[in-house]
Amino acid sequence: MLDGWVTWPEPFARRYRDAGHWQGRPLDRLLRDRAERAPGRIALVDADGQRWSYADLDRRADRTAAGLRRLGIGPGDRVVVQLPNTDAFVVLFFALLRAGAVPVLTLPAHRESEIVHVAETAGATAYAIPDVLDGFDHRALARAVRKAVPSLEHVIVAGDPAEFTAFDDLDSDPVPLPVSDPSDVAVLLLSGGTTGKPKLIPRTHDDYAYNVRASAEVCGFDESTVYLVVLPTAHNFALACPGLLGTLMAGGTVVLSPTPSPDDAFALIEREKVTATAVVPPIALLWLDAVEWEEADLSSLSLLQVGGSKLGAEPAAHVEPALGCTLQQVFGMAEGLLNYTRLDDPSDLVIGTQGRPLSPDDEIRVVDEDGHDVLPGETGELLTRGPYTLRGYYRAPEHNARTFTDDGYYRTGDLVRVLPSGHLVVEGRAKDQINRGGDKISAEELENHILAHPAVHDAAVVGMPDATMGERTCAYLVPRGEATAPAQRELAAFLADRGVAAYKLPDRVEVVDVFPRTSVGKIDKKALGRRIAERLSAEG
Ligand code: J2J
Repeated sequence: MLDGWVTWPEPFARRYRDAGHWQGRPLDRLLRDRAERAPGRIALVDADGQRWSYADLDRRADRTAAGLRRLGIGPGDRVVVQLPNTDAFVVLFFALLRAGAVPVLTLPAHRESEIVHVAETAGATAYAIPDVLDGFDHRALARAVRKAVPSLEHVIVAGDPAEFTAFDDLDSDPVPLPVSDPSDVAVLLLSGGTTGKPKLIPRTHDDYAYNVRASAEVCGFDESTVYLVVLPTAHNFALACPGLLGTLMAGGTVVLSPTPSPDDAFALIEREKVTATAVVPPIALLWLDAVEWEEADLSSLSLLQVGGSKLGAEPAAHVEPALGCTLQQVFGMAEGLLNYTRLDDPSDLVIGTQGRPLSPDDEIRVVDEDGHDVLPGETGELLTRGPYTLRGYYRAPEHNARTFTDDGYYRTGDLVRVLPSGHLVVEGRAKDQINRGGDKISAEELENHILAHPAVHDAAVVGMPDATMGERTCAYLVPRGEATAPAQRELAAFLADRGVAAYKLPDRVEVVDVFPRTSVGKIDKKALGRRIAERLSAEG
């Protein structure tokens, strides 16, 4: 059993097993089951049109697992995976599970700062990358990461490997593979983060398989489902809600889009007769515009899931008429809890809420600042525990002591109110995080990076309203002494140089002499948020 993570107390584990949520089967079985039942069906199609049957994918996963074992990668080893939406991701994901290793999923956009931290925290022994993606050479990044993280023995490259191991060379004759304990950790997901450093989320075989299965049921996925992966495959939403894994579990076909642009995505929807996909609100807005001028035939699309940040009621109301498909709002988190509007919900709930919990055993509480339950219908912070919600982050005891109640509820940091129907409306946020169109930015993490700038004495990062992204990032700076604080472009270049992912770079810089303070002397971020919002509206 992997160490450093928090298991569910036995009475809860028993309850989740007795209810049939946890079925005691390793996660990779979802692929094997289908390969045995319908080997010839198409499981996966990449952007170039290469088609994988279930049998092909299953066999290649076994053969790649054999190659991983040959390298010495095996039970309990953590492997950082940073691959784009390509078949290499899918093969490697299953191969790692079958080798007994734990994939640690990162986004293609992550850079040295994030990857080094994740690899270190996970104690990873291997790191899987593309060769070059969008002009960025991941092998150069891997060299830097290896220098910083001595535990990393292997770099696996999809494409030209340079001095590293080629992903294709892992393809080896099958060997006997270990059998995973279904109650053990299957994957480590990356949290959006509210602290100085990103946290890792342990998800077990049992809990993640349930997450996938229950999601596939709620979304009506079956063998006729053709699901387009638009968001990064490593994102919980696109991977497991029901996403790529839910489609394979249901015996459908997964299609991989290299980008969310209407050019790529619409062409694939038309070519592959895609029936379902998942996007964040800015992409939904882009698509709603693009249907006005793009000629692609989107008539096969029957379900558009939108989540990651709040979708406004106005665009929500446009989805069905403009795209001719059902809208589903999804309020989810890599930590676990998923809320879905149901396919047969009345339109006021689909348009005006962020859905209701997936599982009958999801427990939710809405509390005030003192931790007391609010009155029904009032807004407060959402706490949750349940059969697929973590009980603690990986190797983070101090953070866990703050982020979980004594009786195991996860403090989501989201402000919600609950309607009589059980549907949740997201009203805001209590956590120090910016949600930039679904991309999460920890204010503290970014502030720490900014404070390394020699001309910056103090920094406070807040969200500012934005019509497309919901929010963008504004960095308030107090210059050091007589120094001139860096302008936005200089600061962004400085941060990029430190290896911070591009989506975290501040969109705007404001320079002040002093920060407003709360009565207890903390920086008053609410006041700063109001100040930038007023300034933006004055600028028009
Ligand atoms: C408002 N805020 C939302 C929504 C997430 C499905 C969908 C999304 C995620 C995800 C996910 C929101 N309206 N509809 O993992 O499986 C904000 C909340 C939440 C945080 C989680 C999935 N949907 N959010 O976004 O781990 O603040 O997961 O706590 O990236 O996103 O972020 P993340």
